[in-house]
Formats: sequence, C-alpha cells, structure tokens
Amino acid sequence: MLNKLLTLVLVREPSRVLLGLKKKGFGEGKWNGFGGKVEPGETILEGAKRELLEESGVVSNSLEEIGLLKFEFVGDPQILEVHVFTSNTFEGEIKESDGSTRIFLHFAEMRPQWFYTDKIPLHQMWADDKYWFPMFLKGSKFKGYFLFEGHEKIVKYQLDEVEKL
Ligand code: 6OG
Repeated sequence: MLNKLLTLVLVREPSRVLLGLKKKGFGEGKWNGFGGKVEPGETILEGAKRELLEESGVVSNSLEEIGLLKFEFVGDPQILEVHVFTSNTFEGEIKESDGSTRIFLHFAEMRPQWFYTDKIPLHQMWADDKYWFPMFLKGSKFKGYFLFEGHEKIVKYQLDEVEKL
C-alpha cells in the first residue's frame, strides 16, 4: 500500500513557534503545526503552503523541508508519511483568537497561537513531538519512524538527526 502523504508546517520566530489547536478530525484537541493531506496534482511543497494558508491565514514563500516522519498505528497497514517544513517569514495576518475573529474561528479547523520555545505545550501534542521538537528548535534536520498503539502510546520508535533529508 502506498504511504499517505501529509505536510506539517512550523512557522517560527527566534523565540516563538506558531501552533494551532486542532478542533476536529484527526488529532482533535492537540496543538500541532499546520498541514494536511497532499492533494492529487500538487507537489508536497504546494500542499504545505496551501494548508498553512487555509489553517492559519498566512502565506510563506520560504518553506524549508526539515523533517521526514513516518507513523504506523498497530492494526492499520497505512503508513503516514509526514513532511515537516519550517518558515521564519510569512505574509498576511494570522487568524488569531481575539474578539473580532471569535465567530469566524468557531468554524475554523485550527486555532493559531504563538508559543515561546521554552513553553511548547508538549503534554497537549502528539507523543512523538517531544522527541523531535528539540531537534527542530535547535535547527537540525531529522528522520523518524514511530509505531503508535492508539493515539497516545508509542511502542517503538527510531529518530535520527540528519545532514540532509
Ligand atoms: P489532516 O488529517 O487533518 O492532517 N500528523 C501528525 N503530527 C504529529 N506531530 N504527530 C503525528 O503522529 C501526526 N499524525 C499526523 C499531519 C493531519 C495533520 O496532522 C499531522 C497533518 O499536518 C501520529 O488533514
């Protein structure tokens, strides 16, 4: 079976990272970068850019691919292949939660918020993030494989810092 291609984008400033709280669907209730399925006919990079815009409201023309993560769930033959990108610039306005956007955000899939790099809400994120987030924060590239049992427990994993993907 072919891997399912997904993207994950982490917009960052020197001391902060933009995350979104997923309000419905896969990973509901978790903070994560922005991303989703790559559509037929688009490249992985185009998919990353599109999902970032749809979910956060910003455009990035400087996405850099920094990670490749493969996820398997016990009992499910489908492998999720998540291409992780970062960007330290963006254009447009983040759909952040303030009074004027509250009604709109009620219907949005993600609620964006900046987090200081020493206050990343790892306990409210996918369990793999605590392994690779430190690599991302220090500017390293990484490749990993994680076997999940259910959505919270990792039963096996391998993770390496790499020079290039
Ligand atoms: P949609 O199904 O909503 O895209 N994603 C994961 N991210 C992390 N950090 N860990 C995981 O461990 C993940 N599995 C999937 C990829 C799902 C979004 O969630 C990411 C996509 O950005 C299992 O279209």
